[in-house]
Amino acid sequence: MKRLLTIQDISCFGKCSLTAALPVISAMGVETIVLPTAVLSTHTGSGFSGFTFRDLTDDIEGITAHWKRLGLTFNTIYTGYLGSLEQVSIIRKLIADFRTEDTLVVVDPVMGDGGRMYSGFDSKFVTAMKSLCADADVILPNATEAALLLGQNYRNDLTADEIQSMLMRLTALGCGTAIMTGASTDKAHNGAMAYVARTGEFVTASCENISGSFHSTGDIFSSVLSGGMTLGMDMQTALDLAAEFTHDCIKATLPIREEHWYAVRFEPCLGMLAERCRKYIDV
Ligand code: PXL
Repeated sequence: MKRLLTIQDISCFGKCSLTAALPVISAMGVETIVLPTAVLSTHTGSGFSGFTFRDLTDDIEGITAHWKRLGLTFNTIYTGYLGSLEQVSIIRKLIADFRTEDTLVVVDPVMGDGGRMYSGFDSKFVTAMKSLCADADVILPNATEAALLLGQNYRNDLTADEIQSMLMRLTALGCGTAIMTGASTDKAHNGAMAYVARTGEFVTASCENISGSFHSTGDIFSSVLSGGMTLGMDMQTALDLAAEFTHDCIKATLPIREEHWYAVRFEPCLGMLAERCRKYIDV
Protein backbone atom coordinates (compact mmCIF):
# COMPACT_ATOMS: atom_id res chain seq x y z
CA MET A 1 0.00 0.00 0.00
CA LYS A 2 1.30 3.43 -0.93
CA ARG A 3 1.94 5.75 1.97
CA LEU A 4 1.78 9.56 1.94
CA LEU A 5 2.80 11.97 4.69
CA THR A 6 0.95 15.27 4.62
CA ILE A 7 2.14 18.26 6.63
CA GLN A 8 -0.40 21.06 7.17
CA ASP A 9 -2.65 22.56 9.85
CA ILE A 10 -5.84 21.24 11.36
CA SER A 11 -8.57 23.84 11.03
CA CYS A 12 -11.06 22.10 13.33
CA PHE A 13 -14.07 23.62 11.57
CA GLY A 14 -13.86 24.71 7.96
CA LYS A 15 -12.92 21.59 5.96
CA CYS A 16 -9.57 22.65 4.54
CA SER A 17 -5.97 21.47 4.97
CA LEU A 18 -5.86 18.22 6.99
CA THR A 19 -9.62 17.84 7.40
CA ALA A 20 -9.85 17.81 3.59
CA ALA A 21 -6.58 16.03 2.74
CA LEU A 22 -7.13 13.10 5.11
CA PRO A 23 -10.55 11.97 3.84
CA VAL A 24 -9.74 12.71 0.20
CA ILE A 25 -6.38 10.93 0.01
CA SER A 26 -7.64 8.01 2.12
CA ALA A 27 -10.61 7.60 -0.24
CA MET A 28 -8.09 7.25 -3.07
CA GLY A 29 -6.66 4.17 -1.36
CA VAL A 30 -3.45 5.80 -0.16
CA GLU A 31 -2.44 5.44 3.50
CA THR A 32 -2.31 8.98 4.88
CA ILE A 33 -0.02 9.95 7.75
CA VAL A 34 -0.52 13.45 9.16
CA LEU A 35 1.86 15.93 10.73
CA PRO A 36 -0.21 18.89 12.01
CA THR A 37 1.62 22.22 11.85
CA ALA A 38 -0.95 24.16 13.91
CA VAL A 39 -4.42 23.70 15.38
CA LEU A 40 -6.98 26.43 14.64
CA SER A 41 -10.61 26.63 15.67
CA THR A 42 -11.50 27.55 12.05
CA HIS A 43 -9.55 28.48 8.94
CA THR A 44 -8.45 32.11 8.60
CA GLY A 45 -10.37 32.85 5.41
CA SER A 46 -12.92 35.62 5.04
CA GLY A 47 -16.05 35.02 7.09
CA PHE A 48 -14.20 33.91 10.23
CA SER A 49 -12.66 36.18 12.83
CA GLY A 50 -11.49 35.51 16.39
CA PHE A 51 -10.14 32.06 15.55
CA THR A 52 -7.75 30.35 17.97
CA PHE A 53 -4.28 29.36 16.72
CA ARG A 54 -1.90 26.94 18.43
CA ASP A 55 1.47 26.74 16.74
CA LEU A 56 2.88 23.18 16.88
CA THR A 57 6.42 24.03 15.71
CA ASP A 58 7.91 22.73 18.97
CA ASP A 59 6.27 19.31 18.55
CA ILE A 60 7.49 18.53 15.05
CA GLU A 61 11.04 17.40 15.77
CA GLY A 62 9.93 15.04 18.58
CA ILE A 63 7.33 13.44 16.31
CA THR A 64 9.75 12.92 13.43
CA ALA A 65 12.50 11.61 15.76
CA HIS A 66 10.03 8.96 16.96
CA TRP A 67 9.16 8.08 13.32
CA LYS A 68 12.88 7.69 12.57
CA ARG A 69 13.22 5.23 15.48
CA LEU A 70 10.25 3.31 14.06
CA GLY A 71 11.90 3.24 10.64
CA LEU A 72 8.86 4.80 8.91
CA THR A 73 9.17 5.58 5.21
CA PHE A 74 6.85 7.48 2.86
CA ASN A 75 6.26 7.25 -0.89
CA THR A 76 5.17 10.90 -0.91
CA ILE A 77 5.64 13.94 1.32
CA TYR A 78 3.02 16.62 0.64
CA THR A 79 3.18 19.96 2.46
CA GLY A 80 0.45 22.62 2.71
CA TYR A 81 -0.29 25.45 5.16
CA LEU A 82 2.62 25.91 7.57
CA GLY A 83 2.15 27.54 10.96
CA SER A 84 5.36 29.57 11.35
CA LEU A 85 8.44 30.82 9.57
CA GLU A 86 10.64 28.51 11.67
CA GLN A 87 8.66 25.52 10.47
CA VAL A 88 9.94 25.97 6.93
CA SER A 89 13.52 25.04 7.80
CA ILE A 90 12.34 22.24 10.12
CA ILE A 91 10.22 20.79 7.30
CA ARG A 92 13.14 21.12 4.85
CA LYS A 93 15.26 19.08 7.27
CA LEU A 94 12.46 16.51 7.62
CA ILE A 95 12.31 16.17 3.82
CA ALA A 96 16.09 15.73 3.60
CA ASP A 97 15.97 13.11 6.40
CA PHE A 98 13.14 11.00 4.98
CA ARG A 99 13.67 11.43 1.25
CA THR A 100 14.94 8.51 -0.83
CA GLU A 101 15.51 8.40 -4.58
CA ASP A 102 11.89 7.30 -5.04
CA THR A 103 10.18 9.81 -2.76
CA LEU A 104 7.82 12.29 -4.40
CA VAL A 105 7.86 15.71 -2.70
CA VAL A 106 4.83 17.94 -3.37
CA VAL A 107 4.76 21.49 -2.00
CA ASP A 108 1.58 23.55 -2.05
CA PRO A 109 2.99 26.98 -1.14
CA VAL A 110 -0.16 28.07 0.72
CA MET A 111 0.13 31.82 1.35
CA GLY A 112 -2.86 33.60 -0.17
CA ASP A 113 -5.63 33.80 -2.72
CA GLY A 114 -7.49 36.39 -4.78
CA GLY A 115 -4.44 38.68 -4.83
CA ARG A 116 -4.15 38.80 -1.01
CA MET A 117 -1.90 37.07 1.50
CA TYR A 118 -3.64 35.11 4.25
CA SER A 119 -3.37 36.70 7.69
CA GLY A 120 -0.07 35.97 9.46
CA PHE A 121 2.17 35.76 6.36
CA ASP A 122 4.78 38.31 5.25
CA SER A 123 7.63 38.74 2.78
CA LYS A 124 10.06 36.79 5.00
CA PHE A 125 7.72 33.83 4.77
CA VAL A 126 7.61 34.15 0.98
CA THR A 127 11.43 33.99 0.84
CA ALA A 128 11.43 30.91 3.07
CA MET A 129 8.70 29.30 0.96
CA LYS A 130 10.85 29.76 -2.15
CA SER A 131 13.54 27.63 -0.51
CA LEU A 132 11.00 24.91 0.28
CA CYS A 133 9.79 25.02 -3.35
CA ALA A 134 13.40 24.43 -4.45
CA ASP A 135 13.31 21.07 -2.62
CA ALA A 136 10.06 19.95 -4.30
CA ASP A 137 9.42 17.68 -7.25
CA VAL A 138 6.06 19.38 -7.79
CA ILE A 139 4.72 22.76 -6.61
CA LEU A 140 1.10 23.87 -6.84
CA PRO A 141 0.71 27.63 -6.39
CA ASN A 142 -2.47 29.49 -7.33
CA ALA A 143 -2.04 32.73 -9.31
CA THR A 144 -1.59 34.77 -6.10
CA GLU A 145 1.09 32.46 -4.72
CA ALA A 146 2.83 32.21 -8.11
CA ALA A 147 3.05 36.02 -8.26
CA LEU A 148 4.43 36.14 -4.68
CA LEU A 149 7.05 33.49 -5.45
CA LEU A 150 8.12 35.34 -8.60
CA GLY A 151 8.06 38.79 -6.99
CA GLN A 152 5.54 40.16 -9.45
CA ASN A 153 2.15 41.81 -9.13
CA TYR A 154 -0.95 39.63 -9.03
CA ARG A 155 -3.28 39.75 -12.03
CA ASN A 156 -6.49 37.83 -12.54
CA ASP A 157 -6.46 38.17 -16.33
CA LEU A 158 -3.35 36.17 -17.26
CA THR A 159 -3.07 34.93 -20.84
CA ALA A 160 -1.98 31.37 -21.64
CA ASP A 161 1.44 32.69 -22.72
CA GLU A 162 1.85 34.56 -19.45
CA ILE A 163 0.91 31.49 -17.41
CA GLN A 164 3.40 29.39 -19.39
CA SER A 165 6.14 31.95 -18.82
CA MET A 166 5.38 32.06 -15.08
CA LEU A 167 5.44 28.26 -14.85
CA MET A 168 8.84 28.08 -16.55
CA ARG A 169 10.24 30.71 -14.17
CA LEU A 170 8.72 28.85 -11.20
CA THR A 171 10.58 25.66 -12.12
CA ALA A 172 13.75 27.78 -12.19
CA LEU A 173 13.31 28.00 -8.38
CA GLY A 174 14.53 24.38 -8.44
CA CYS A 175 11.40 22.19 -8.60
CA GLY A 176 10.82 19.69 -11.39
CA THR A 177 7.20 20.56 -12.16
CA ALA A 178 5.16 23.70 -11.49
CA ILE A 179 1.37 23.60 -11.64
CA MET A 180 -0.75 26.74 -11.51
CA THR A 181 -4.11 25.92 -9.95
CA GLY A 182 -7.25 27.86 -10.76
CA ALA A 183 -5.59 28.72 -14.07
CA SER A 184 -8.02 29.81 -16.71
CA THR A 185 -7.60 31.93 -19.78
CA ASP A 186 -11.29 32.35 -20.55
CA LYS A 187 -14.27 32.97 -18.29
CA ALA A 188 -16.05 29.77 -19.33
CA HIS A 189 -13.35 27.41 -18.03
CA ASN A 190 -11.23 26.79 -14.94
CA GLY A 191 -8.56 24.22 -14.23
CA ALA A 192 -4.80 23.96 -14.00
CA MET A 193 -1.73 24.14 -16.17
CA ALA A 194 1.51 22.24 -15.49
CA TYR A 195 5.02 22.66 -16.84
CA VAL A 196 7.28 19.61 -16.60
CA ALA A 197 10.81 21.00 -16.83
CA ARG A 198 12.51 17.66 -17.65
CA THR A 199 10.50 17.19 -20.85
CA GLY A 200 9.66 20.83 -21.57
CA GLU A 201 6.01 19.76 -21.80
CA PHE A 202 2.91 21.76 -20.79
CA VAL A 203 -0.11 19.79 -19.54
CA THR A 204 -3.52 21.37 -19.00
CA ALA A 205 -6.79 20.28 -17.41
CA SER A 206 -9.91 22.30 -17.85
CA CYS A 207 -13.51 22.14 -16.60
CA GLU A 208 -16.57 24.31 -16.96
CA ASN A 209 -16.07 27.39 -14.74
CA ILE A 210 -18.54 27.91 -11.91
CA SER A 211 -18.48 31.59 -11.02
CA GLY A 212 -17.58 32.68 -7.52
CA SER A 213 -14.82 31.85 -5.12
CA PHE A 214 -14.92 28.63 -3.11
CA HIS A 215 -12.73 28.14 -0.06
CA SER A 216 -10.56 25.00 0.31
CA THR A 217 -10.62 24.07 -3.38
CA GLY A 218 -6.82 24.54 -3.58
CA ASP A 219 -6.29 22.03 -0.78
CA ILE A 220 -8.67 19.57 -2.43
CA PHE A 221 -6.98 19.92 -5.81
CA SER A 222 -3.50 19.44 -4.29
CA SER A 223 -4.67 16.42 -2.27
CA VAL A 224 -6.05 14.64 -5.35
CA LEU A 225 -2.99 15.50 -7.43
CA SER A 226 -0.66 14.22 -4.68
CA GLY A 227 -2.72 11.07 -4.16
CA GLY A 228 -2.94 10.42 -7.90
CA MET A 229 0.78 10.80 -8.49
CA THR A 230 1.44 8.56 -5.47
CA LEU A 231 -0.72 5.89 -7.16
CA GLY A 232 1.40 6.18 -10.30
CA MET A 233 -0.95 8.21 -12.50
CA ASP A 234 0.72 10.18 -15.26
CA MET A 235 0.54 13.98 -15.08
CA GLN A 236 -2.39 14.33 -17.49
CA THR A 237 -4.49 11.71 -15.65
CA ALA A 238 -3.72 13.13 -12.19
CA LEU A 239 -4.38 16.69 -13.33
CA ASP A 240 -7.69 15.75 -15.00
CA LEU A 241 -8.83 13.82 -11.92
CA ALA A 242 -7.92 16.72 -9.59
CA ALA A 243 -9.71 19.27 -11.79
CA GLU A 244 -12.82 17.11 -12.24
CA PHE A 245 -13.08 16.18 -8.54
CA THR A 246 -12.69 19.83 -7.50
CA HIS A 247 -15.33 20.83 -10.04
CA ASP A 248 -17.70 18.08 -8.77
CA CYS A 249 -17.25 19.27 -5.15
CA ILE A 250 -18.12 22.84 -6.15
CA LYS A 251 -21.17 21.61 -8.02
CA ALA A 252 -22.30 19.58 -5.00
CA THR A 253 -22.00 22.71 -2.85
CA LEU A 254 -24.17 24.97 -5.01
CA PRO A 255 -27.59 23.88 -3.67
CA ILE A 256 -26.49 24.59 -0.06
CA ARG A 257 -24.06 27.39 -0.79
CA GLU A 258 -25.64 29.94 1.58
CA GLU A 259 -25.17 27.86 4.73
CA HIS A 260 -22.00 26.15 3.42
CA TRP A 261 -20.02 29.29 2.47
CA TYR A 262 -16.89 28.24 4.41
CA ALA A 263 -15.82 25.24 2.26
CA VAL A 264 -16.97 22.91 -0.47
CA ARG A 265 -19.10 19.82 0.11
CA PHE A 266 -16.70 17.06 -0.93
CA GLU A 267 -18.39 14.22 0.99
CA PRO A 268 -20.90 13.12 -1.72
CA CYS A 269 -18.07 12.99 -4.27
CA LEU A 270 -15.69 10.70 -2.34
CA GLY A 271 -17.33 7.47 -3.58
CA MET A 272 -16.77 8.43 -7.21
CA LEU A 273 -13.17 9.40 -6.46
CA ALA A 274 -12.55 6.02 -4.82
CA GLU A 275 -14.10 4.29 -7.83
CA ARG A 276 -11.81 6.13 -10.26
CA CYS A 277 -8.72 5.15 -8.23
CA ARG A 278 -9.64 1.47 -7.82
CA LYS A 279 -7.68 0.24 -10.81
CA TYR A 280 -4.49 1.72 -9.34
CA ILE A 281 -4.71 -0.20 -6.06
CA ASP A 282 -4.68 -3.88 -5.09
CA VAL A 283 -8.03 -4.77 -3.55
O1 PXL B 1 -7.11 26.50 2.37
C1 PXL B 1 -5.87 27.01 2.73
C2 PXL B 1 -5.80 27.26 4.20
C3 PXL B 1 -5.28 26.29 5.03
N1 PXL B 1 -5.20 26.46 6.37
C4 PXL B 1 -5.66 27.59 6.94
C5 PXL B 1 -6.19 28.60 6.16
C6 PXL B 1 -6.26 28.44 4.76
C7 PXL B 1 -6.83 29.50 3.93
O2 PXL B 1 -7.44 30.42 4.35
O3 PXL B 1 -6.65 29.71 6.74
C8 PXL B 1 -5.57 27.75 8.42
